[in-house]
Amino acid sequence: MAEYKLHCFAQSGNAYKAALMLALSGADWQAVPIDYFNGETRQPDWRQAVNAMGEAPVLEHGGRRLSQSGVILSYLARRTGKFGPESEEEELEILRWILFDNHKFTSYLATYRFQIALMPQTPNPDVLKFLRGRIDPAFAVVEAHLGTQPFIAGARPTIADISLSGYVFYPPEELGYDFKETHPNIFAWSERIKALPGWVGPYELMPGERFMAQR
Ligand SMILES: N[C@@H](CCC(=O)N[C@@H](CS)C(=O)NCC(=O)O)C(=O)O
Repeated sequence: MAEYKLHCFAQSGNAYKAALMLALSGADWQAVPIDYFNGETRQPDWRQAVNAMGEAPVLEHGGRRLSQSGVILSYLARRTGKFGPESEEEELEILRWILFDNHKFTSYLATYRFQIALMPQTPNPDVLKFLRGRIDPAFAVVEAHLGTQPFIAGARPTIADISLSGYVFYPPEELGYDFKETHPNIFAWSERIKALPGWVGPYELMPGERFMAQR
């Protein structure tokens, strides 16, 4: 049996953050597939047994069951000794960016992608406009920051990079953004992450088939 178990599914960029950390760290792990699109995370049994918050990812290790990708990344950095902070300053900087990611970067981008690529209903244009109005300023912050240094917390990759990159490796047609065309610093940073030993894309790393909503 693998040392770590990660409850995840291929479309989940939040789960990909944890999966990518496990892959880049060379950890011994196995995926536990979640049947998200048939409502598994909304089932009371699943919530009771796996995560009361009803969200992926969930990491199981040594009798612990952890949710929230930021918590999982911090835990894995401690356990593996990789991609974590090396000083208090760095710890605070990493935490600052993980919180920014969860609130402003991932949350609106993931919701936007779900609307344009995954949900069966045709999205409401006003909702899409609202979401782009939240995404674009968050992207601008990260684009400017990455113009000053190669990785989010400085010269080397940390769990802050892994958190912020949870969604950027999904195909542009799913995201509704093509960073290569619009955000050169974010694109160059994503290429630096891609070049790290052990990097694998979300659809290769986690269980589940790729699809686009048919409307
Ligand atoms: N802040 C959470 C977000 C987790 C999250 O929203 N996961 C999605 C899948 S990508 C989910 O399971 N959503 C179910 C729901 O919101 O009902 C984290 O970083 O782990």
